[in-house]
Amino acid sequence: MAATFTDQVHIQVKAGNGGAGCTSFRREAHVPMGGPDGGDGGNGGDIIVVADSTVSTLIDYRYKHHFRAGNGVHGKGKRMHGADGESLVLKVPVGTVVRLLDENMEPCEDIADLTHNGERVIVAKGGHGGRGNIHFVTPTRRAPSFSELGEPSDPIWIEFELKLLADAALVGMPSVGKSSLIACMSAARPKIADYPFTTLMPNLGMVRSDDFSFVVADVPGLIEGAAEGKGLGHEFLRHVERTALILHVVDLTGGFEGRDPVHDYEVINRELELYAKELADRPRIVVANKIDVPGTEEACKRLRARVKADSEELSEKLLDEQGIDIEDPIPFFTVSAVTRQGLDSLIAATATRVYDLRAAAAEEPQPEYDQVWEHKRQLRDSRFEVIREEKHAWRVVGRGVERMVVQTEWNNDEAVSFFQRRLERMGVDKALKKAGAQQGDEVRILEVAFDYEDEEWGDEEFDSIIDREG
Ligand SMILES: Nc1nc2c(ncn2[C@@H]2O[C@H](COP(=O)(O)OP(=O)(O)OP(=O)(O)O)[C@@H](O)[C@H]2O)c(=O)[nH]1
Ligand SMILES: [Mg+2]
Repeated sequence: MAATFTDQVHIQVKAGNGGAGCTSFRREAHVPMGGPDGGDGGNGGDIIVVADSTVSTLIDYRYKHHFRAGNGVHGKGKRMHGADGESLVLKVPVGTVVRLLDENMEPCEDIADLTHNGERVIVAKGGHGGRGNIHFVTPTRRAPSFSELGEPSDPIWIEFELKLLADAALVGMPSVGKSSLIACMSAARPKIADYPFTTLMPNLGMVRSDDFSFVVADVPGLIEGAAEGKGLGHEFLRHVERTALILHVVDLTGGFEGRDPVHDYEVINRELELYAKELADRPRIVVANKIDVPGTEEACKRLRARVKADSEELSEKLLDEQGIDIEDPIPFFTVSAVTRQGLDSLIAATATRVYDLRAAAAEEPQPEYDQVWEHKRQLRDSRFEVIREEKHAWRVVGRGVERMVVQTEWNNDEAVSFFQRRLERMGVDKALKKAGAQQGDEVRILEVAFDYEDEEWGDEEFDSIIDREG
């Protein structure tokens, strides 16, 4: 049933490539050979996913599957910086989970769970622009005739899954009739049986009340100790935490064990509070179920009195602490999922409450728009690893070193020797030596291979280089 409410799409996204840096020298009328003036390439644009409350479905991604951000423009002479590529913003409904897919199109990493309007995540970071030759001037290299290439960015496949967030959650001990109630209130048809823990996964049901509709979740039963992980509790309390309204269901018959309904009510309240302090004050409606069973009148009376007392206490507390005046903050309803007695009033009251809570949520200040998660694979990484592939062949793996390889002009000797000095600066030579590399061994990074030179490089001449990796 829950499947009816989820929507899933797979799309391919590609951030922009970085533009190449420029190798150029100043031309002036009276200067035979001017200094270097090659500007930097622009950065590639990012792919950004934003939760937007004006979007309600993933329909935009059903038929179009490929999305690209703009590439950075190459740098030019006269120190002209290439323009950055334009970022592409993909809007998704609030409640969308974003995941990375592997080569078999299976989800392999959660990227983000966008639960608030305005929350966003950079799923693919644009490639860095290459630096122009002006950056590579040193006291001993006045006229560098090389620059960096732009960093390319690879396409990735991602999944969007829209999880409908429930407006209200049916919470209670096992077998109190939560699944029976959702079956009466909506088109959901969960399994119903007279043994505990019939429901193992939450079910969602769309409930209609006149023109208004809202989503109710049937959560697996909670028992004493649920907040510490007993039963199925902990995992499902997480769902409850996300819903604005709790429908607390109490079995008036006390179940097979002949439990006391008032005690059940207290146990559930305590578990909610133990799980998260805010849940103690979460708006709720108490639903006393199985009123059709003879002999439940006495228990019903006691529960009603208890809930009334709690409601009055909360009413005073809300007025004192928050200045909010609500007459009966914990309404009490008696129903039967078997005879449907009391259900229409319960549905109408729930609808009104959900309507008000949605309106209140819309008034709440939105989280800062610049809440940004950066996909962790995209973090610039200066760490690397040395792996022995053969007796005399080593592979160096790491985002930073690999990026240097793709940004180097391999047909330009000066650029290559610059690359080798940077490797040395990063500590790659030292690490190779420590691992046991010998003069003349092969060193591989991506598709490039070169010889290992066991000698000390002097690196003082590079101190003036602006190092973007920091
Ligand atoms: N007489 C009577 N029996 C009911 C009522 N509501 C549910 N039941 C019975 O109570 C038992 C448990 O109902 P479920 O709806 O499966 O209870 P649940 O709260 O979803 O239980 P778990 O999923 O195990 O937590 C079943 O045998 C239902 O037929 C009711 O209003 N009156
Ligand atoms: Mg159930």
